[in-house]
Amino acid sequence: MNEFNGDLNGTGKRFAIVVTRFNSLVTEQLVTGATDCLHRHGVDEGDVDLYRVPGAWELPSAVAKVAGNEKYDGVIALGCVIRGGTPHFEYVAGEATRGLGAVARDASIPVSLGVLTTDTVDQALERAGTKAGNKGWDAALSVLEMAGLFQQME
Ligand code: INI
Repeated sequence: MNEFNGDLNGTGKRFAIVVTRFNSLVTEQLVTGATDCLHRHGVDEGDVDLYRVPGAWELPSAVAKVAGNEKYDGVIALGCVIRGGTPHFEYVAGEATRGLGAVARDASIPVSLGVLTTDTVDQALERAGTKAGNKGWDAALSVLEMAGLFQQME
């Protein structure tokens, strides 16, 4: 049996991060986690491009555009949707995650999902560099592994 695993070596690889301005108190911490992870795995500072979009609704179209320009080894989508008192949360969170899934399936490079969907601000902050880790870091680690795997599949 021939087995293939993606390594986590980011040396020489280029990545894009697309992040929402909405809930920026949380999302800026996700960016910090993601960039820290990339740099600690060998990705050069200048090999990471950061794109900002208004909200999670805008993530799928922006990620699709970035993934299509063949400049990157992977794209990391970062956002935060927090439940409010209306059904708006369901629409935004649902479309963002469904849309990113569709983009990921169509893209020739890996796309990772670092979008928090939580009931409260506290739950979001817990996942953005406090007691439940940093989902930006996790999303960056996944895209690194998948970029390594895609290289082997070529
Ligand atoms: N965008 C988010 O990223 N998070 C949210 O929690 C959110 N809520 O709750 O409304 C949100 N809404 C904005 C939306 O993503 C679009 O930017 C807006 O509808 C304009 O297209």
